[in-house]
Amino acid sequence: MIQGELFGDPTGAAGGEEASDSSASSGPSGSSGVLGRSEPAPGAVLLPGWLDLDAQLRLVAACREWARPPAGLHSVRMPTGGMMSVRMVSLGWHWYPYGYRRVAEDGAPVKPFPPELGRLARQAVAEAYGAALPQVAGAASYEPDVAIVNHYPHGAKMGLHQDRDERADAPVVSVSLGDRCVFRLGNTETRTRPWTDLELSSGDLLVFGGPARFAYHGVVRTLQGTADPELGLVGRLNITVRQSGMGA
Ligand SMILES: O=C(O)CCC(=O)C(=O)O
Repeated sequence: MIQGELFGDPTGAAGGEEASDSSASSGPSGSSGVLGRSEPAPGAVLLPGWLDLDAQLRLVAACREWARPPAGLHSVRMPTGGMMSVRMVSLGWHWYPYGYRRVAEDGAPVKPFPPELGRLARQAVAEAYGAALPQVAGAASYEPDVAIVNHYPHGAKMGLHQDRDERADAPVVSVSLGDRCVFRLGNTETRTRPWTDLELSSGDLLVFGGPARFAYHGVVRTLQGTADPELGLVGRLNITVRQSGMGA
């Protein structure tokens, strides 16, 4: 599988030379690019436009590298027998329903967790919570060591679930790339209402920690063809960074 075939871009041309640099050390666009901060639920912080286009391009290029076999992009069969419509690749620890291990779906060792993603996620947590950082569980000492990259082809979605396979209550950092989506942020008790539907766009940052850390959440739908064509991306990518609490 060649790089350009992953997530579309059959020409491999999108993003120009910068996109071929697979480093994820881009960092956010800075506060001037952020279009406003909201807290859709206590502990959940949305920073729209956190990543500028260059930063998004570099992350998309990095995702294409991470998606390569071995230990690359794969489909996931749930214990119920059904396949998830989202395909994913894990870094640091391999997520499977419902746990983490060091070996990927194809038997290869999971790819390492990129330190650049750790820096990006720590910056995300610091900017999301600001002066309130010390009050958010696990935020001040945030040591993320796992990332899950989800690719949503057209029509894919993710049912409401809690992220509770980690042995830590540190925040989850979520970055969106490509097509917009409707992200459902629910409550911590049930899969039913109350919930808030958020439209997430490419470059948006969502951090959920503290009282929102174990909120049910999912992706109701993606909005096909809404990505900036410059990204050369078919569908949507989501990178979630977490602290596994599993130790070294
Ligand atoms: O794609 C998203 O925005 C959500 C991903 C998610 O819920 C997960 O990876 O657990």
